[in-house]
Amino acid sequence: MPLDRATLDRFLETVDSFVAERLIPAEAEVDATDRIPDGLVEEMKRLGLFGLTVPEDYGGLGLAPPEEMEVAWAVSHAAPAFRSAFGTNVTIGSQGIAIDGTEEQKRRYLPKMASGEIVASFALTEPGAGSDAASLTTRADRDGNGYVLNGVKRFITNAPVAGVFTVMARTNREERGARGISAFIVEAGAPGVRLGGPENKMGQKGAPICDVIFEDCRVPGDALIGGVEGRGFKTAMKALDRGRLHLAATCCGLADRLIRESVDFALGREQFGRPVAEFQLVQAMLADSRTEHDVAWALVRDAARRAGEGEPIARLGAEAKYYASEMVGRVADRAVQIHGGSGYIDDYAVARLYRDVRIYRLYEGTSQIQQLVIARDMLKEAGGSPP
Ligand code: COS
Repeated sequence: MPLDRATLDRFLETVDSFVAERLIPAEAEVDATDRIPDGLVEEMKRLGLFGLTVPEDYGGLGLAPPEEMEVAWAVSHAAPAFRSAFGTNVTIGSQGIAIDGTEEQKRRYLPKMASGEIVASFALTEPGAGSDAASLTTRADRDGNGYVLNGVKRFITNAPVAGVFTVMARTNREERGARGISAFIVEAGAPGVRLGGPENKMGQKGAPICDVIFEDCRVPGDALIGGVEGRGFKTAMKALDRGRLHLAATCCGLADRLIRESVDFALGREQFGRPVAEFQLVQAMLADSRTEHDVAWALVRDAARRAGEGEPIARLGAEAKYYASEMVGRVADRAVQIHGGSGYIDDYAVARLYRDVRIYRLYEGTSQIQQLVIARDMLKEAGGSPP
């Protein structure tokens, strides 16, 4: 349910203060240690950040898409690892259950996700199935009243700290594509669930990922999301649709931070006897970054409003994520350029953020997958038969 504007504004002010006073000062430590201090995670829980999108009936704030995107924008002024700590609970880790789960599944898991008592992860990608998600090979074989899972999931965000996974697995081996896939809720402590070692990522230190390995992992029948086999691919795609829009808002928030860092630096740094901000070639970079941010943010806000009014979200989310993730890459590159040699040194936030933003063009669907989603929808709209 939408919040009234005054309540949302108060919440956003609280988030702004939290970002400025607690998160930004901790960025360098998180980058160096590859870990967010537990105390900060507890503060995020108390603020309600883990439950932004979980419906109020299940203990969350139940934000509608336009409000969710404003919060994502605000919190993304801090290094992206902080948003990632609660991001899977707000998007892909919880949404499969929120959208397609049975009432019993929602009651059992969503309140704990909303409070942050458990971290929720989304396990779709495999060593051999990334962009081609429908080719996944993890199996869920029927066994009495339950299922036995076998397979490997790769690069799973928050897996090392997860309490529960949404796992896409093949229940119908005869059906090689999307229709043979079902979605399961698997608790991290279940026998047969094992985690791979930590990955040493290019950026986003403090946002852990690893493999999740299922070896004869037995789950009860009621772990099947929605209680229906063969719908898991669609559940995953629906969760990703809203996740992509959320990531687009995140890219915009981070771009705004990078622009502010660039302006501050350009005003303070003198060369040739005056601040570099006075040089028109620097001004051109600032102007391009500000304009591109504003375009992307307008696109995200329009998509969020339309999603909130019930329009199908797949193409809107893909357009927003495609444009905003490419945009923040360009903005980060210019931010480093404006900082000159200092931009290559980790003492300056832009050096770290430059590495952090690279993932946005890759995860939850590469830019090329977003292009494909958009173009297929255009062709369908025009009455053609998409490839
Ligand atoms: N919402 C609901 N249903 C959807 C959907 C969506 N957004 N997108 C596709 N579907 C449905 C289709 O309608 C189709 O249903 P029917 O079989 O009933 O017709 C089914 O799902 C299969 O869709 P499609 O044929 O389009 O599947 P493809 O194998 O061609 O794959 C892409 C489509 C490439 C778009 C998909 O695999 C994808 O998004 N890949 C990227 C995965 C990703 O983001 N990975 C990151 C992991 S999470 S960090």
